Amino acid sequence: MEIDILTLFPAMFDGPLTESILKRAQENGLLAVRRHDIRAYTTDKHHSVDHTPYGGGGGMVMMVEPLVKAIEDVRGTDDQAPVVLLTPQGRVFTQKVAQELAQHQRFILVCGRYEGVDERVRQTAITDQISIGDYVLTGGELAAMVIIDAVARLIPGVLGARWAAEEDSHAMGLLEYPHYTRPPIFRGMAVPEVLLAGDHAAVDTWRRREAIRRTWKQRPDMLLTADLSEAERWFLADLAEADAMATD
Ligand code: 4GX
Repeated sequence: MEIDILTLFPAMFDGPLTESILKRAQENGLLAVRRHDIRAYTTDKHHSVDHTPYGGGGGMVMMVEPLVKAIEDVRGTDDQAPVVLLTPQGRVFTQKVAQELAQHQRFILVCGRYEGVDERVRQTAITDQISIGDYVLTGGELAAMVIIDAVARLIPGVLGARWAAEEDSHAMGLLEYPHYTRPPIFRGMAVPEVLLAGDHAAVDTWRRREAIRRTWKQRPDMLLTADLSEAERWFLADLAEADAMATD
């Protein structure tokens, strides 16, 4: 997979791309991330990338010319690669959107700063707009890093072979079950017996139920679309009933 980033602050990506899994994915040739400095596409002597908005009001707006030139130069003749603008106005980033982006051999991330970009950038050169959530960042860079991280781990081979990304909680539509490792007792808190007994079928059932219990407590909205067996639906009904009894 190839990811091109357009940004005024290419150095912001140093940390996340040079550690751990993203570092190894690049070393192994599974991922290539290229950073492009938008300022390199300016033509005036001050290398301006922003200007005051027409119509007045506060703040600055990113100018259309350097940005469109940068996008067109980086994209080249590749008309398949999505060009994604990170913006609070985009569709909200979810695991499903990550899976969709992971299907592309290449995509381009455009990081805006200031109050935003001249509207004609969208009209000319953007194919998709994504928001990582309903809050306001100082720029698109951290949002781009979130997207790169979530998409890269879906590339086959990026996580170890034993770590199929499809088994992830959000891919299953449930939150993760509780995890335990050594020691067996910490400050009087024991690891659940079923995890120590070696009955793998019993472990699977317990984990599914704990995942359902957690999802029901923390994110009941997710249960509307979760894929549950008949027995698991009954378990869920029992949870709801026990809760109703406790609160009555
Ligand atoms: N999820 N921001 C972008 C400047 C901007 C505004 C409009 C382009 C168009 C954000 C988010 C986010 C703040 C990044 C405004 N650029 N990006 N920036 N939430 O808050 O993605």
